[in-house]
Amino acid sequence: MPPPSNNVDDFRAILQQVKHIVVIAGAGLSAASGIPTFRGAGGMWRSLDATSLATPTAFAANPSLVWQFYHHRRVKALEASPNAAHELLAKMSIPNYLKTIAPAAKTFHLVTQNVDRLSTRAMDVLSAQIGKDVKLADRPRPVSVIEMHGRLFDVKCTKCDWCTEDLSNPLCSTLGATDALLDDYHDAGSKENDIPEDALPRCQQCGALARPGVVWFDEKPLRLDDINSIVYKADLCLVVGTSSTVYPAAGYAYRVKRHNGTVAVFNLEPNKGDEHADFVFLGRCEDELPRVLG
Ligand code: BV8
Ligand code: ZN
Repeated sequence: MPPPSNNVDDFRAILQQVKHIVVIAGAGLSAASGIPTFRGAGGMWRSLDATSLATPTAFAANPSLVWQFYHHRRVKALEASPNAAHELLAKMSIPNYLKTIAPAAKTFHLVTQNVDRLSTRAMDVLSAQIGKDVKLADRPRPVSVIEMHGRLFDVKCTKCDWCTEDLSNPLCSTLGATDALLDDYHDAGSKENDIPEDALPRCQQCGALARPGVVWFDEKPLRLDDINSIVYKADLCLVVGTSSTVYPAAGYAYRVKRHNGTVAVFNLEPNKGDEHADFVFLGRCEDELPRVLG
């Protein structure tokens, strides 16, 4: 197996023939927007590791602590704006734009592990700029974005089927009151942070405790059937800003490879598994994607 290439001309030659492109994106896609990644320096939140808070067990044990974690991330995501990588990927959902990069391309899908809503916001901005009065092939296709780990701004009930998108900040006064503690980096879960359960976000349908509308570890990611058929058809997979450590997302590139598709990694640093890729472009994706995809 030859080592991965970083030759842009060779990659662009591949782009001339591919028909179905899928992008698998992770936290590195939003790093330039100021959203901390999970496994970089920003990956630790106060004295706890983010991934130990993204679980149903953590929420059951300490909903106050987990809600503060998500409140903190909501605040960060509201302060953030889409970056050049989000914008380029949004443009690639425009069929006629996609053809300028990959003339034979029939489909483009962005499967993101991120819950920060920045990819959908990039789509919304683009749709507003382009307007509705152009032909379909010149319009972005928001349906091409799949947020497989849910959405940070969705709030859903722990008991009934209520779920809504709520961009308000704070979601409730008790969470807003914890902002002051963030600067002191109080050890999460210490007494003064403790919010009584009935003062946490509640379901507006049945009054039960509400939870963030994200997919936690050991919960089923969203739209797996759609993703599986997209990945099955893909002949080009771009792996953008992910450590490829969380499944099933981490296994998609390998599946494209297994049915003779091309895999191109865009990451700030080398990653375990890169050796299976055909191309590895090291650098910030907000620079490398525009440079390589041109
Ligand atoms: C499921 C939402 C089954 C919440 C998240 C043992 C072996 C294998 C698998 C498992 C196992 N034990 C358990 C599992 C399954 C488990 C899993 O994979 N665990 C791992 C830890 C081993 N997976 C699950 O539980 C999934 N569910 O399998 O369900 C099932 C099926 C049917 C029915 C019921 C159940 C659900 C996982 C979803 C968890 N939720 N997020 C929230 O966000 O709070 S995960 C969360 O962490 C993210 O969504 C993402 O998936 C992951 C973080 O990874 P990355 O995005 O890659 O971020 P990271 O910081 O790691 O890396 C950033 C990268 O960017 C770095 O490489 C860095 O170099 C790079 N970078 C930085 N800056 C830039 C850059 N690159 C380019 N440019 C830059 N500027
Ligand atoms: Zn309810």
